[in-house]
Amino acid sequence: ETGLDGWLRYAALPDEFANLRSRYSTIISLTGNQSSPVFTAARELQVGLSKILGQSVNLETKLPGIADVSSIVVGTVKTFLSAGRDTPDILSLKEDGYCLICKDGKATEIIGQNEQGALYGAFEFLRLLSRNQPLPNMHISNPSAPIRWVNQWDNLDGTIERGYAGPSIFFADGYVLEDLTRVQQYARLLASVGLNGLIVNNVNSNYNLLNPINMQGLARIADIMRPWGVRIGISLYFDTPKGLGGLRTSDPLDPDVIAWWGSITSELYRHVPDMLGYLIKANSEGQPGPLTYGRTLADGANMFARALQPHGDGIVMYRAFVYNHHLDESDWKNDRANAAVEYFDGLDTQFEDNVIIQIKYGPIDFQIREPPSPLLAHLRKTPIILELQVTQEYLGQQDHVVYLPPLWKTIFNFDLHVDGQQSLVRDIVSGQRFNWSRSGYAAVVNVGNDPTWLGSHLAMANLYAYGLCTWDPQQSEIDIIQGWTQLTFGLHKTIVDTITSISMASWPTYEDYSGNLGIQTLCDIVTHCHYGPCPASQDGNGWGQWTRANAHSIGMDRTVATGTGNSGQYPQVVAERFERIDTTPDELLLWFHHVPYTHRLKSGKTVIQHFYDSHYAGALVAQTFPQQWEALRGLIDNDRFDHVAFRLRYQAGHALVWRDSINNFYYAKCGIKDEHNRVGNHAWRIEAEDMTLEGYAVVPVTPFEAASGGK
Ligand code: BDP
Repeated sequence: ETGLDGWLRYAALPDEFANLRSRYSTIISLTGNQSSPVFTAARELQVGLSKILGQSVNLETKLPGIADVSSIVVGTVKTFLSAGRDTPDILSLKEDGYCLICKDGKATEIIGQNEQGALYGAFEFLRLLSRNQPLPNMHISNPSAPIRWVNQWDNLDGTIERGYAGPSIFFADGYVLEDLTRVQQYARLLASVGLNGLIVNNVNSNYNLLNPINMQGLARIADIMRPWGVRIGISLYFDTPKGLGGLRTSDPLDPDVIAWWGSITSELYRHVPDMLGYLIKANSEGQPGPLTYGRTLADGANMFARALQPHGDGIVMYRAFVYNHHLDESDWKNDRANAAVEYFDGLDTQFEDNVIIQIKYGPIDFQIREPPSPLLAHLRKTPIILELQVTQEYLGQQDHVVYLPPLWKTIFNFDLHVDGQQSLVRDIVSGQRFNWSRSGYAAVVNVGNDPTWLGSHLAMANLYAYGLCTWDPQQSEIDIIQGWTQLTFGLHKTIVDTITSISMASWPTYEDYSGNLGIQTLCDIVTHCHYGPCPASQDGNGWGQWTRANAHSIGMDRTVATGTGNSGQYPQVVAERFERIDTTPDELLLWFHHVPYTHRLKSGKTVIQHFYDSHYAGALVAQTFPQQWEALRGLIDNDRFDHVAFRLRYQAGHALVWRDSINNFYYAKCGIKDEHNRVGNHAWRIEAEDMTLEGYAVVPVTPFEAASGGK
């Protein structure tokens, strides 16, 4: 198996479920419109059931009045009502919600609040059946938030920024691809987990996206995704009026610039009438933006917002990722973690109603452990989108298994105590806390044209989980991985237990051997690869990802009293907790405090001993992954077995490289011995440089810590 169908393989149920064959023989779509998600739902039910049950299933378009017991009727509340169905039970459906009714002796009904809702209900029904779960008498399900989108960082030349699975499925050589087969398959995967929007191109955008040929290409992408209920939006380059339009400025208050964006927007809507809107990265990492022209961020956002307003419900997703990437560490109090709140200070009431601020989950950048962004507690009027990453940029880039929901939950469940009231991040994001009608989630996914989509089979659990978490952020991460495993690899208990065990251990394990106690992922910052260990690069870089490690102490002092003041950007209860070492949880200690290596944690260990021990513990757990995986040999197909086995073996090796690099580096810095005498003591090893090797030369290794003897 290649992995192309992801979790939508619809493996045949074993023979003992033969009774279900007579239960389902016909699908009835309440619409004959083939581009409607309702019809897509009906077709998916037909395909899915015929594979799961191993029999042919009919698809008909007629009224439910004459549906017999072996039918599944799929439609919207509206079409059910006009077909005479009494529906008091489904009035509590919210936008995109669905109701699943599987009563004995009656036709099964899948009723969507809207057309997408019907599709989500169909996928849920197929999931339950495939997993051999009990079908509900009646089940009403509503999404937590209306915005459940993915961002692709695809470039027009076909490369993908922070993509680890081959070239783009959208673009090549400057244009939208002719063959969009993979785009259609991607839309199916997204819809199956309730995702309803996609931004097609990189936040580091290129104005050639807006040339006439690419506009037609965008129309083709939108047309292919629409039957799956997935709408598209685009990322814009702020200086497009200058670059593409030939104007002398891109000043957001300049009448010519405003008129130019107005006409481009009309042109876009002619091609994509249901476009979601614009994602804007501006004044960030060298990108131009309103500040370039002496205007406020609100001036910039509002210019796009007004261009969108005449055309429906389009929104501006204005990224809060605004910071100076040429920071000077000698002024370490100029803290990048403060940037978002500082830049957006005072702007909450200044934005047009169709502006939404898109905020990364942490104040820095998708690290292994961060507190929630303090900006999440500052906007009351302006709604937000919480930005996550499915692509594992700082988290092993799909070569390391890292199942992400446990990390996401630390953010979703965090109580920011805004205005002294309970304010869980998930309730802010859903819109509930501040009564927003449009808010939600975006994740950078970056699938590529590799058949595995993300470059590794196990990484796909994160895309599946992302969809389910946006639908219900309280769903158990264990249930999610178990469900995904059953759909993707099979129902056998050993399969489910093994993949659940590896996945649930994976994030803490990666944290253990990469960066502990809130110090960030200690990966290579300087070459921008963000991959293997390079703790030295964490200091002295312009991006402000600093650890302030010296011979005696480590960590960013972000307190108000003596540090950068970042803790004071949180509401009082939270601020007080992070201000003090004794109330800051160990896992975020070095995020908020600068302490000696000999500082004792709540566990009683010193910081440095914790580093040493965690790196050994994490690397040890990684050694068990390939062994655990062995249990699946013969229980799953060889193709996927081998593909994953190879990666887990690689990870086990790379975990040792991580362990020794980080430990060697800090040992060299502080000279404090490991209590267990492991660090710097590789007596049991045979070093390559001590061997007699033919055809090899011994050379110093950079960084030195990546080789035990520096060679
Ligand atoms: C960083 C990535 C960079 C992105 C940037 C962003 O390294 O490639 O362009 O975030 O989100 O994490 O804009």
